[in-house]
Amino acid sequence: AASFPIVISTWDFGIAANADAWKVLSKGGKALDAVEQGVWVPEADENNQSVGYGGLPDRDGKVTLDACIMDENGNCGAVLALEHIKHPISVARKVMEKTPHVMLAGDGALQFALEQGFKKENLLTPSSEAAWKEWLKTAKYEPVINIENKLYDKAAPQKLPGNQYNHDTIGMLAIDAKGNISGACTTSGMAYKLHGRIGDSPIIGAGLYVDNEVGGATSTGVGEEVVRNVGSFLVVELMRQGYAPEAACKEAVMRIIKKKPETAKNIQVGFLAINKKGEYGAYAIQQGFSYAVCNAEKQDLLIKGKSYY
Ligand code: SD4
Repeated sequence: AASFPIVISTWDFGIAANADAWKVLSKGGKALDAVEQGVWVPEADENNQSVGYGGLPDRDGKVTLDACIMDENGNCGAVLALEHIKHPISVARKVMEKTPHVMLAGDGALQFALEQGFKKENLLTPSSEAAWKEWLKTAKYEPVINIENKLYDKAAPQKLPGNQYNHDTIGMLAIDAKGNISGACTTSGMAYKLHGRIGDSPIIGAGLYVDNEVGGATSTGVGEEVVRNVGSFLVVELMRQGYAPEAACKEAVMRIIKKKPETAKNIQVGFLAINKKGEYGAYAIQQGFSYAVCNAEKQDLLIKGKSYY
């Protein structure tokens, strides 16, 4: 049954992230604080090689992070290709709250973060550095579908093979007790990407969108295809027209498949959405996309999203 407060997020590692978001929501806290604190969990987890600290680097061995955040009033902030800061989501929030801007990129984003008191850190862990050096031997650029979960499965850890690169993200959406919606999205992007490459995740409307009258959406997967279709904005607009969350996500996936059917066969993109009532749903191109749901009823629900293939 639809209810709120509620928090939902992408992939299996969403369960742990939701648990921290729930600490805020269950006490009557704001959705904005919940999503920020929720995504801190994978950002700080060095075993998660797709978000924040421990993220796989770009082709040149640099860990560059993308993140954005959006609140119930349509305020938003983003950082693009930010280096050396463990919690890019919090820098994105500062961009939203402390500047007249929406996005800061690269060196400027780092400079701003340091001015705001964030600590400069090395984010490249020995294990991610080793994976990158292995990748350099062949330097092959080939996405691996659902690598997010494979990388993160602590019970059966699989080392990233040297000839593959991953893509991954946490996208989180929450509704607080007052019925206000906020969202956050944070990622280290595609592993071994070209230095300076930006995906969908920090782009408002692509990797994340929230409209407090309608709902919110977020995405994961090959960001280029999401940007092309302004995916999360599309999902929210479809919900505005009356689509249920899953149907809206499916329609956005179909848009990607229709535009590039050959590309779509070999890539993963998943959308996750929630509407104003607290109804949620997801849809992906490929099987294997999972998402985590947490509300008063159950705090660690993991759902397998439906898919086209
Ligand atoms: C990107 N969308 O940088 C992100 C990566 C991702 O699952 O979500 N991968 O394109």
